[in-house]
Amino acid sequence: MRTRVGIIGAGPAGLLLSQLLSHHGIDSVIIETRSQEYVEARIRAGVIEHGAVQTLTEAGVADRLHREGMRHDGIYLQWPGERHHLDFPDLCGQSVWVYGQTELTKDLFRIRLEAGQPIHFEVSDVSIIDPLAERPGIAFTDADGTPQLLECDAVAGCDGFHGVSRDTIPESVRTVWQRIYPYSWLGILAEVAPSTDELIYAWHPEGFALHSMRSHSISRLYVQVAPDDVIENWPDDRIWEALATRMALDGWTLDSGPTLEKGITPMRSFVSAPMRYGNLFLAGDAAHIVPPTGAKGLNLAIADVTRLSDALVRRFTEGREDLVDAYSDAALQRVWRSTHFSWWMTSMLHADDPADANAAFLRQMQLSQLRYVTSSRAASTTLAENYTGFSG
Ligand code: RFL
Ligand code: PHB
Repeated sequence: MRTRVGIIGAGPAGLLLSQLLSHHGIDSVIIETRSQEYVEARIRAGVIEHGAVQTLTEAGVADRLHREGMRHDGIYLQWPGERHHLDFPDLCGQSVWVYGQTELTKDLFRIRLEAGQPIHFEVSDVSIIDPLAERPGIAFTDADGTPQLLECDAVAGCDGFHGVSRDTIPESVRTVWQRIYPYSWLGILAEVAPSTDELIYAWHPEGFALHSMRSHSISRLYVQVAPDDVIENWPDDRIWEALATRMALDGWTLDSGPTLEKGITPMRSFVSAPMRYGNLFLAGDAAHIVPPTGAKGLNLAIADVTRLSDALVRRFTEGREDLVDAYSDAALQRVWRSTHFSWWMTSMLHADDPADANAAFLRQMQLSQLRYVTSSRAASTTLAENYTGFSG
């Protein structure tokens, strides 16, 4: 098998990259270890930045997003007794869209499969051959057990945090930065109309809570839990009770409903550089992870592949190497901005372990910062421009 760009991973990064390349007449093949049903059922991100929506629109994959997605012009920040709205268009002239990653993935699959372009699902034994060569390759075993070799001009490692691409880059040329947070998020998808028009990020001494949504009839909610907590400790009643306590406000009620899905996600910040090694290019979670508090994971994946497709298109059509050479440094600049923002939001909103000697002091720092962010125009603009997508 031969193609221009061999793409490892059919998450949003890999799927969108293939669509952006095909828009410019450049063919690619995607390989994915999971089944299409599995990938489509994964519940993850929900907030898409202004610029990312523009990219999706230009790529011709945003029709349903524009029909069914919800434009949000701000968020609420709250702590006990107070809820404040930040108006993004007023502060920085931009908005975000609430549209599930699950739905975006379905849209991208449909477009690619309708165009008759291949995705090999349920592959195994994936390895990258000669990433430094002019013609690298990807070896894998197809779903029916047939060994395959895909020759290409470039390999895109879009295989997420647990993929094989990042580890193909020798340790001697890689640097990794990591922070593991001492808490996790328990997330539920619930069949109930959202009790709010825009997302509520709530600070509470018992732990952070977030009210998000997927549609006018489906809510997505999160509570901070201990890092080693297990879902068995959290029957539905306990989750709704924690949500109601942490988001309580006079005159406001949280409506509950049947839980469709629930799970616990650990939180980490992780960056691996460089994002290029010869003709292997990393994009999305394969190179970096952010905690979900800033809603940046999906958006960074979209920003990476937007930059990467542009660089590869220029290389293939104009023979230009400069954008390919600049890819890693330029992408990492945005990665670090989002890493800082996600860390900052996370530190401002999560309750520290009360046994921590610094917990009482840190709580006052958080409350002071929340008051500042909601009362100073400069501070709220900083949050707004980062949340809606600061491209530097
Ligand atoms: P993905 O989505 O992980 O896709 C990688 C794909 O690669 C496949 N794969 C392989 N394929 C071939 N060969 C191999 N050896 C392979 N190894 C793995 C995987 O099966 C998968 O299909 O990465 P991508 O495309 O970079 O997209 C990144 C986003 O998915 C991610 O940043 C966000 O979803 C992160 N994230 C969230 N981000 C937000 O902005 N807001 C959120 O609310 C939010 N919630 C979440 C999240 C991530 C979660 N994870 C990873 C557990 C909630 C969860 C639960
Ligand atoms: C979500 O809707 O899943 C979501 C929204 C905002 C976040 C994280 C997750 O910061």
